[in-house]
Amino acid sequence: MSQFHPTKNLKNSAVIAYLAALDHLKLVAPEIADQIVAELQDQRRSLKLIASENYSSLSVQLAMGNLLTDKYCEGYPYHRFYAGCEHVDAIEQRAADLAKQLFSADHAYVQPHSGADANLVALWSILIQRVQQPGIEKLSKKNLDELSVDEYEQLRQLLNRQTLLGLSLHSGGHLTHGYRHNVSAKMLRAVSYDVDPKTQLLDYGRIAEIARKEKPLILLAGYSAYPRLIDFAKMREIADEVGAVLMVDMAHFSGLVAGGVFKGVHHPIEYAHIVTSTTHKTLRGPRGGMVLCKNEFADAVNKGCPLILGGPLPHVIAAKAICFQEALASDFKDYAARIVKNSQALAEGLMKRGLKVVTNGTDNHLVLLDLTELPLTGRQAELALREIGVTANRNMVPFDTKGPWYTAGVRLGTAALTTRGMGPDQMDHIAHIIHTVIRNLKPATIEERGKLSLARYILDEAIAIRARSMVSELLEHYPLYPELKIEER
Ligand code: DSN
Repeated sequence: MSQFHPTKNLKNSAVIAYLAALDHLKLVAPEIADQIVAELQDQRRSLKLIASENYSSLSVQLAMGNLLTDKYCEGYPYHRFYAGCEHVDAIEQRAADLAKQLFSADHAYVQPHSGADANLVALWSILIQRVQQPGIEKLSKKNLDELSVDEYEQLRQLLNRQTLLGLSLHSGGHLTHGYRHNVSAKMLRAVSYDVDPKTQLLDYGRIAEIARKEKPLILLAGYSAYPRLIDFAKMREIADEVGAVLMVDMAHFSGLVAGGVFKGVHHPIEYAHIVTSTTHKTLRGPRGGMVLCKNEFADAVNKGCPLILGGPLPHVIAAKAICFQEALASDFKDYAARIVKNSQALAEGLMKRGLKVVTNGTDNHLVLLDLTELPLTGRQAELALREIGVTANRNMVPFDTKGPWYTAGVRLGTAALTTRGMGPDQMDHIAHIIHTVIRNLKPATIEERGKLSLARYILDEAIAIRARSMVSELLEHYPLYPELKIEER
């Protein structure tokens, strides 16, 4: 008997397909179906402020649930290591063409499974394409799988000496931008630049000084937790002065680029040699990555699989095509603009209630709540907020002394709640809810050690109940996937 099938709204084919799939899963694997539905209910009942998440369309999700997952297609369109790839070729080519159109890029490679994979493909492509040292040119022109063990070791050593200059983790850079525990810092000599300690902003003069001293092969711009614009023209000037390749990781803000919010010197494509992105954050597509580049790097980038990546995921590539198509539609521009208005309203709302945010505001989709002046860690704030129905993640703030596990900050992003239809008034109300929690939050004491905990906290039950009910009341007006009539349990 049908568990989820709607009695109304039968005209909506996506709803029918989606619910039929859940019905089917419920019959074959009820434990899995139940968890999918539980996740939906959880997301319906919480305010998602994770800056790297969103809610993709049913079309994007449906594009992934089919036989494309069975197909192997190592290589790239029309140049595969497997037979029978004609239809996958057409799908991947369509996705790449749409990505090129959306971002005005020379070349698009849509296979990376994640942003981290896209970054690895980009870093290797730059190495292969640009490193000009005696011996390396000859080696890098060869197919890597043709190298002997000795040649490979020679290549590895030459590549290893190259320098990557990226934004430090505490300043908002990503792990793959040269963080010491990431492979980017093991395969390259990683050097970082920080934000200015006073303004918490990028200091282009200082970046140029470091670049002159360190002579990087790669200057990497982009972030996971920096709330301001980047002037890519200035970054390119610095790169050109020292002969570096400018790589931009726009994983977080690609939706704002696609939606026309970031233009001119804030649009990376014109200035960067190579740009990487995820497809699931502000861009609102399936979980995945991509690389966009100038033609010079196209051949090297196309070798991403099998050089770096395991077999491409054609079902996800199909969903990327849907995502790009959606982002090319005119209403995506309005969506992107509303994301930024919302994060600015959220930042204002927090600041006017006395909370600190990094750089005193934001120009993009994220706000970094700074807890350094409070006796709290980001971990405590994250856990307490989750308890009352706000899902956000702890994050380091510039020059954070509490480390990446506990942190002294919380990162908040507005892409998901904007998809849900909320606007600046709701952001102000959310700021009120967050402030209510943070103001009343205390670290618990670890009795056996007589020390304050960095994770456990005390939040008065009456305050928690009040905050939780404010969250529920707000969410009632902004249902998530309302067309999926799945009853609350
Ligand atoms: N996990 C993503 C983020 O939260 O920014 C990037 O790795």
